[in-house]
Amino acid sequence: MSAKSFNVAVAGATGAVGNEMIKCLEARNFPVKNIKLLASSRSAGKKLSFMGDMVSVEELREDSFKGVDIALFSAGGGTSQTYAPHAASSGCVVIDNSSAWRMDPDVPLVVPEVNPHAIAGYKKKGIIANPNCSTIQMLVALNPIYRKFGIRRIVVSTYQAVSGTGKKAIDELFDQTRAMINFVDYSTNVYPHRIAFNCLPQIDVFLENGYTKEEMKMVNETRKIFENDKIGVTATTVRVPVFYSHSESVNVETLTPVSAEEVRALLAMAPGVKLMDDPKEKIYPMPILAAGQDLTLVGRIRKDESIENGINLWVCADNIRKGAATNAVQIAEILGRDYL
Ligand code: NAP
Ligand code: 3JN
Repeated sequence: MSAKSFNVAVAGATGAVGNEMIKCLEARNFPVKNIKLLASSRSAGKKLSFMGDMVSVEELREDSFKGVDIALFSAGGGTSQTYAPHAASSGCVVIDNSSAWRMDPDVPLVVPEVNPHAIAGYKKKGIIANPNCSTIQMLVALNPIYRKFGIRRIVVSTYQAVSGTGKKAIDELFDQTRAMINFVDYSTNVYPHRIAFNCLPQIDVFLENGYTKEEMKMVNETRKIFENDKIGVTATTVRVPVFYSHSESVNVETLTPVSAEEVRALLAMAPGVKLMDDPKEKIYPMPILAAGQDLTLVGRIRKDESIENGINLWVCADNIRKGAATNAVQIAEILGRDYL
């Protein structure tokens, strides 16, 4: 990064993702001239630490973005829908973590390891969208395979951590687990059923076609990021009683023949990937290894013996870091370095 520095705002600063964004700006030494921390009126006046200083949280308002260069949003889709245009018209570039703008043709949807060139499209609306966490980790792992062999079809099943639902869901898994092991009553507030010692095959709401919104996000975002409407994608997204890090079982049908060895060699060199694939030594990705770091872990690479050009992979990544905060800050780094 050059000697340039930027006025940065974090909208949703008190939330699970916003909190990680603040830590990520610090850890990556993002050149922040001044930081503005924004949340709802409930949090106004609360103080959060940034680079050793205590910074007061301000209420997010239409005029919050005067003088701001880059605004990182993670305050929900409705908030982004309302406030991102105000931020953009104040002259700042919004990097939005919600689904509000992801499928807008005038808004780039970016995974820095996959399509950094798309960032240039921010000029149309002043907004860049961060993909859904499940899409991000899948595409970091699949991009090298896609570029070398082409992809006809992806079949993915996810095992998603509760932190993807935010702070209240983290508390719900903790409280229910504690209640169950103490044989006392528990309550269910965030999810439609108990999450402790259970799996819920529903993430977000159900749509007319029988899929959930989370599943269709994976389908549509994959096609937009790969700039290829022909890729078949089918997803089943499942919430599991894990605090941090999503896991995915990914089956890929390539256009040209591919071996497990070729995929291993490609992924060993791929940006943002850590290959963990030594089954004899019981080495493979797991949420406990992915949580708290920024790489996408890939293992269990093997040929799908039921079709001609098929490969299976197991992929884990920290959903709050690479799946949200880190991806957004990586976009901000490229934006600051190449465009502002
Ligand atoms: P969270 O822990 O519930 O935090 C929500 C944040 O939004 C809080 O800072 C909250 O402020 C703020 N907020 C809510 N309503 C607001 C309003 N009307 N005006 C201003 N601020 C408001 O949720 P989270 O897990 O951090 O997720 C936040 C959002 O990030 C999600 O809704 C989603 O759009 C996005 N997200 C994206 C991914 C991804 O896959 N890339 C993953 C997770 C989340 P208060 O504390 O004042 O209430
Ligand atoms: O559930 C997860 O693991 C990821 C959740 C992401 C999320 C949660 C609430 C609203 C999103 C998202 O990023 O797609 C949204 C949203 O639609 O903005």
